[in-house]
Amino acid sequence: MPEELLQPFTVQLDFTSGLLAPDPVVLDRRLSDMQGYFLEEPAADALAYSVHEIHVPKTSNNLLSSTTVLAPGKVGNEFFMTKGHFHAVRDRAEIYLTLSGQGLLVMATEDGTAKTLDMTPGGASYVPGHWAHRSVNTGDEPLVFYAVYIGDAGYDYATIADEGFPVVVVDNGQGPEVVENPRYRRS
Ligand code: M6P
Ligand code: ZN
Repeated sequence: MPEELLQPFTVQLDFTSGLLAPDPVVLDRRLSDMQGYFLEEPAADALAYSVHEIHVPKTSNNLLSSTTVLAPGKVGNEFFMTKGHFHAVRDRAEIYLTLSGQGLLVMATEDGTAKTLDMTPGGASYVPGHWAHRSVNTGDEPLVFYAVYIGDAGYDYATIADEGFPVVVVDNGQGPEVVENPRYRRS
C-alpha cells in the first residue's frame, strides 16, 4: 500500500459551461494578462478564458485534468486563444476532449514544426510529448474542452511568450485561416 492512499472521487462536469462541481481550482486569464501574445495589443480588457482544474497531487503517478472555457472574440483579426505552453517536463503527453464550440488546436515542436487539428464536440485529440499546445476559438460560442495530462508535466510558458508559435489563426474575412506568424522568434 502507498503511504498516502487517495480516495476515489467523481467530479460533475457540465459539457456546455465547462463548470465543475464541487470545488474546482479556477484560474482566469484576461486579455490584460496576455500582453505580447497577439499580433496587435488588445484595445480593451476582457476575460479571455478560465481554467477549472480538478485538484490531485502533481506527481507522475497521477492524472491532472481541467476544463477550459475560451470565450469567442478577436484581437484585430486574430481569434481569442490560450497562452499555450510546452510542458516543463518535455515528454509529458496530454489529451484534449472537445465538449462544445469550435476551434483549432495549434501545436509546435521546438524545431519549429507546426501542426493544427480541428476541435469539434466529441473530438479527442492526442498531444504527444514535446509538442507545445494552444487552443483557438474560431466560433461564435465559448470553446469548452476537457484536458488530461500527467501530473508532473508542469508549464513552460516562457518559450512561447518569447518566440510565439510558428503559425497564428486569423479571420481572413471568410473564416479562420492558419497563416505563418510574422513575428515567430523575432520579437
Ligand atoms: C488546457 C490544459 C491546461 C492549460 C489550459 C490553458 O486545459 O492544457 O493545462 O492550463 O489548457 O492553457 P494555458 O495554460 O496554455 O493558458
Ligand atoms: Zn499542457
